[in-house]
Amino acid sequence: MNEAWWKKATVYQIYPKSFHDTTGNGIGDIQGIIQKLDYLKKLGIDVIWLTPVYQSPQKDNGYDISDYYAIEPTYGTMEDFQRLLDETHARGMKLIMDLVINHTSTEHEWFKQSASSKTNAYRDFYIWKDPVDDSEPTNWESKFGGNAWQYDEKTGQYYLHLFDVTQADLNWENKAVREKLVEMIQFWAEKGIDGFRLDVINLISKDQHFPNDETGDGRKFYTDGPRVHEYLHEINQAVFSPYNMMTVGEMSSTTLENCVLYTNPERKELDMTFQFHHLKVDYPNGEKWTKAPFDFIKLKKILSHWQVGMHVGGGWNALFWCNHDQPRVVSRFGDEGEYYKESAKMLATTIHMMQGTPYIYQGEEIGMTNPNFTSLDQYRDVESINAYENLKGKGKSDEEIIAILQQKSRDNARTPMQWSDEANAGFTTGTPWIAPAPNYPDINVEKVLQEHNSVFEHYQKLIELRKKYDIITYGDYQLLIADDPQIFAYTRNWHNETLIVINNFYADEVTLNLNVEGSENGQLLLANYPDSPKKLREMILRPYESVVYYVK
Ligand code: TEU
Repeated sequence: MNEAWWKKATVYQIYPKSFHDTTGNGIGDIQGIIQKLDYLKKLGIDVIWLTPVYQSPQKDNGYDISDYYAIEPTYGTMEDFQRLLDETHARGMKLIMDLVINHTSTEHEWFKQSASSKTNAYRDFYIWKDPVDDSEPTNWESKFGGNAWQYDEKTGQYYLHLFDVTQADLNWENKAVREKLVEMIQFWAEKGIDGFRLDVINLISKDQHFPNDETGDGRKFYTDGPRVHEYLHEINQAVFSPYNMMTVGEMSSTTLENCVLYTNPERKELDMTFQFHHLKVDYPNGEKWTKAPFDFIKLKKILSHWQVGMHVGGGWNALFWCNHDQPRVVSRFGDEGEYYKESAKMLATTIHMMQGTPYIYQGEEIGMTNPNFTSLDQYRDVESINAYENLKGKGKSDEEIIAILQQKSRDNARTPMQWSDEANAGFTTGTPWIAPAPNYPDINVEKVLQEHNSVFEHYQKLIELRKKYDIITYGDYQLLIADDPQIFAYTRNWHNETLIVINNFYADEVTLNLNVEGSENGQLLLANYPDSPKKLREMILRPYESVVYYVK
């Protein structure tokens, strides 16, 4: 397999807690994933991304690790994990793990030692600062709301936590920290895993002057720090390259320039990056916790800007709409009602015909939607609970807060995978840790696998097309009719080939009058309606109609 095999691969993200429970305790487990590997093979995916299964107090569902070398018992044992890895490989698929090394749980032994005294050998494994004017050292904000510093009475200092107060940031300036982390990464590489998704990896390097953020949103302030590229290259040379690992970095509030630097292969840092700017077009003035429609023109322009910029810069995008932190894309940018299938397929085509490696989040392939919970006690996520407190403090009513959580919470993506119309969607025989979406009797794997022209089949075709057509992998990108308020249309060009991708993003019919050179010779490659025109011509695009024409 050539060194850039992942340029034609499709990745499937599994959030184990919500994927499949085999013990009846209401929490997904590794054994449950093993039982569903044939389903994933049928979809045609190449790589599984497994979100954290390390030992953790589960305050942030595993992104708060207390032991990097142990499997969280509720998910299973290390033997279960090894069997998952072996069974995945036996089916010709690969498995990448989540690497959470910006922070650990405050229950990690390193933090317990560090917090025990100012002279402990592990003190500098974390970021401790004296109060400034009897207050927090800086005005930096935690991603989960509130100040990012927690005062520790015992030693009279604050420690930094860019996320929850139980997630303490590691001090990457300390070479001993980097050495310990490389050791741990090598441990997992030796087990034979195929790569890593690196959690908020562009936060690991902090400006050692720790200045206040005078620019406004503190959370953007501490990203892409001064030594981040140096650190990534260091790990790349120590582990990623020697073990030929596929790596994808999650880049919070990053820039195109940095993502070109992170992923240009000559720099030997990472293979690809997730950026989130396209998933903030329903954040008016950057504010997530408000109910708002999405800005379609902005969505098109951001995705196009990154397509062109990464192509020109020699970088590589991770393409995605959904993950465990984002609302379901059908609910966010598509239609939950009459046209949910057409919109789910249209959205899939929009992103899968672009340059990059596509990521499918569990349930996206069957068109799962947000659960639209109606009661606050249905929400589980620490970010949702913190948001409730913050919004309450701003005077919002419970009804207003529920409406916001229904649209924006991360819980939207964390409801049980919908396997069948049995109780709890076939996810568990017990009481699920979070309620399933009420529509699981209508949207579930068992039902979808029996459907003709299903969302699942559409994803299968997209995965196959990526392997068959080099233009999807290597072609350039050009946005068409950029200001059209309803149609997302773009072309890909490569040698003497052209791909014309046209998507009606709304339920209203719209006349398409598009002239693309040579399009009269184009052939219909993929559509989400059974009777779309075989040749590109002036046409009425039906609700959420999506067509792809191939010209050679
Ligand atoms: O997410 C990084 C992150 O910033 C997200 O929390 C995202 O910005 C936010 O949810 C949008 O509102 C990663 C993991 O994906 C997330 O699950 C963890 O909570 C977080 O890091 C801390 O490890």
